[in-house]
Amino acid sequence: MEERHWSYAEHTKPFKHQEGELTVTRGSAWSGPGCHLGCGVLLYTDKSGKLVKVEGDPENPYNDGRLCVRCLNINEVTNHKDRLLYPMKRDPKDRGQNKWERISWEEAYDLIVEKFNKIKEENGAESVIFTQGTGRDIAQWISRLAWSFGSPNYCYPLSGAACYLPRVAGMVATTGNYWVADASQQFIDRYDNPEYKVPETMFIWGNYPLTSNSDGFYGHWVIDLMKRGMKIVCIDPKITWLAARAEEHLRVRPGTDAALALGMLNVVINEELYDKDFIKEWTYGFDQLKERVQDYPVDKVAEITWVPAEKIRNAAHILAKSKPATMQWGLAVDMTKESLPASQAIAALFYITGNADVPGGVIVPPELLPYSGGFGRELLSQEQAEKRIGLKDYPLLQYGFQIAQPDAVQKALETGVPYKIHGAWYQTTNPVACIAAEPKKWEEAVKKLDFVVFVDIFMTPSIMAVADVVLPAATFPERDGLRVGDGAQRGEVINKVTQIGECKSDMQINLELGKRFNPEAWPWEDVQDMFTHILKPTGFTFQELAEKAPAYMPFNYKRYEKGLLRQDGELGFNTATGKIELYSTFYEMAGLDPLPYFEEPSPGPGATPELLEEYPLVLTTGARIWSMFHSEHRQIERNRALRPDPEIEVNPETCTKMGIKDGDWVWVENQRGRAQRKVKATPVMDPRMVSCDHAWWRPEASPENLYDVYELNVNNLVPWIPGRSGFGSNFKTMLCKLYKVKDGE
Ligand SMILES: Nc1nc2c(c(=O)[nH]1)N[C@H]1C(S)=C(S)[C@@H](COP(=O)(O)OP(=O)(O)OC[C@H]3O[C@@H](n4cnc5c(=O)[nH]c(N)nc54)[C@H](O)[C@@H]3O)O[C@H]1N2
Ligand SMILES: Nc1nc2c(c(=O)[nH]1)N[C@H]1C(S)=C(S)[C@@H](COP(=O)(O)OP(=O)(O)OC[C@H]3O[C@@H](n4cnc5c(=O)[nH]c(N)nc54)[C@H](O)[C@@H]3O)O[C@H]1N2
Ligand code: SF4
Ligand SMILES: [Mo]
Repeated sequence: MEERHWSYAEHTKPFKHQEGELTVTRGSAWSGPGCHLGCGVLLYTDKSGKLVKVEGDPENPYNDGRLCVRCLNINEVTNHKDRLLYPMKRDPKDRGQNKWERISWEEAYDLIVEKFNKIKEENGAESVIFTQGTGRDIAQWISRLAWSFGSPNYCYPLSGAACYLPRVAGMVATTGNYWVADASQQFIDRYDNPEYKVPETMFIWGNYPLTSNSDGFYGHWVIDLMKRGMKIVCIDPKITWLAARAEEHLRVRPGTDAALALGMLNVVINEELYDKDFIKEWTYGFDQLKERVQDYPVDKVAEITWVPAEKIRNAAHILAKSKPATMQWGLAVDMTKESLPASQAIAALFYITGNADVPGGVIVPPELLPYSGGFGRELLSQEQAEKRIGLKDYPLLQYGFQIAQPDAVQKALETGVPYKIHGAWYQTTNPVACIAAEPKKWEEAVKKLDFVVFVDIFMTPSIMAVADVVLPAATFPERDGLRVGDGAQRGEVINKVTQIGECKSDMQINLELGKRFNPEAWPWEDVQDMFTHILKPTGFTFQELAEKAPAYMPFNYKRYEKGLLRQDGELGFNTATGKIELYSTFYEMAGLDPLPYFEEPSPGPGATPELLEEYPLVLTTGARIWSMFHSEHRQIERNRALRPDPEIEVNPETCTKMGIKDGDWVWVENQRGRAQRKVKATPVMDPRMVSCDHAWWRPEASPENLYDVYELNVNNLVPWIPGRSGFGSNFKTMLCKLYKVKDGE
């Protein structure tokens, strides 16, 4: 990890320079407004320090000068009139009412320290939970805050942690590492690197990279690679722009991806289309897998998945012929209850066909510094660590995952089992509008707590519903930041160029509060000093890296052949057997099925056919929208103009059957609840299903009606029921009916 091994993008100008009247600062975009990626940006500020425009940095190999609409319009977000500008408090008896009082940062910190320390003294530190939303620039700082306070309950309040983590958990448990599609992102010279090979085919599975740019993968790379000859296969129920350009498109019924992958495995294995040498040398349990896939003959799988048998065979043949093939998967794999075996089956397809760690295949990404998995976990005593909620019921959580199990936390909030929660810290999340299933239950449970703090960039329905103190956070142009882990595959720096109100960065807030809870755990003067500490193994200070970033590490393919994947330096993979475990010894130890399987989503046409009369449509939710990140951007005029209302996509044939038409407002309803949507009649949707936006609220509506969140939130229909491993949840597979909204509703 020494400096001399790194390489840097070439820059023609210093990271800060003048362009006429404007100052240009190079940097990277990473929250808020939210996004997982951190594309290279050039931030333009005027003489007064106001952010006036943003451009993509053409010298950053990651995005090569390109930006999507959310970054291009960041100045409208940063400078928005409705930003939270200073800390505020509210009397707990006024929760739900718009009765806020401005306070100073000192007063806010004093109040939080007094209340949380009192809870700690009376009930133990574990009875305060520290919660973040989707992956932003926060995990390291909030987990350290929790641990330095003494609480093991660092939380992510998504049922079944059903975003990214099921795929990561599954791969780590069965191979010892997480794997990503090789789009040359690890090389500074990208597609031109002599070691790189353009994949022959990319399987895009339950992911839409062009709008979502998720998990470190920039969607434009698919287009870059298609221009260089790569073909694609799409596994998506919807006819998307990419699916329409695919070699094969498998329009899978939501929630049946595991069956589809097992059917493809059946073809690859029974027709002996696999890589025999790799299987013999580097995998464990192939014979057991072979036996298991006999339960999934293609004709049966075709019936389950709605995908014709011929297409399943064709996709398996394309996979076997493509040398190399790669796979870019996404959220739809996680958002089914038994997501762990789904990801296990999908990943196995790529291992047994010889695509592991080859150029253009699926690769183990490099990390500049190993800090993403926890920065300060040693601060938590063994005694406190054992109190983590869900640890006993979900052994997989012991395997490198530090979160408390989300459904178990919700249960603790509701019932006080295994113990009562008294205080909560929510940073970068809007549960009542977005992340929580059954949001009313979440609200009612959190309202019972003694003290609740939120940190956000805008007022939200969640804050209005339950918070006692709210702290104003900075957007990325207002702060310094560092990205050297977290699957980033490169080192990026974020540079502060402007200041809005009294806003502070999330890490500054956590540092300042952490110092008050436990000064020894936070010995740094300021945030830059803390970053320099993190960068210590590299020999850089934060400022030095800012001049040079992005920074790239050396990268090797087939590290398992060189003893570079295991901590003990032995050849092979970081598992008990040293091999890729097609039959997982870890799952076996954890009391889970060691082999992949499919379970019918319930309710669903397979599990509960008797419900179809009342709820005839399969419902998937939350396919991403270009201009909005989850519940964000509803108040940003130009972004909202691109999607003014929450929509549901319905096939025109289905509209006729239901007596509804394009533009009508309907209720989407199941046995748990309902939400309003505007109908978008479109032939891209299968007539047997509908696809519904998530995370809607109306910042323009009444705060005391929580900005219409309960009329609009599709999670009114989603239960808190995780997969048996503790990972996975049915957000993308339910049943529903549609009927018109009446006047005045
Ligand atoms: N039905 C359905 N529900 C879903 C999904 C789905 O597909 N279907 N997807 C789920 C998934 S995958 C996820 S990850 C969750 C996400 O759920 P959340 O994380 O709750 O989503 P957001 O709406 O992005 O909430 C983030 C909040 O943080 C604020 N924020 C943005 N940037 C910053 C920042 O830098 N600092 C601070 N302090 N605050 C910031 C925003 O203003 C916003 O209020 O939603 C889940 N909900
Ligand atoms: N613009 C924007 N970008 C985002 C976000 C955002 O809110 N807005 N959120 C970020 C977050 S936290 C995440 S987790 C990612 C998620 O981003 P993705 O992984 O791309 O997931 P989705 O957009 O939810 O769905 C992708 C595709 O899955 C299809 N699909 C639906 N159900 C199923 C199914 O059961 N099986 C299969 N195979 N396909 C299905 C949908 O039709 C859709 O085309 O996006 C991230 N990026
Ligand atoms: S993917 Fe889009 S929103 Fe995310 S950092 Fe890149 S340009 Fe910005
Ligand atoms: Mo997510």
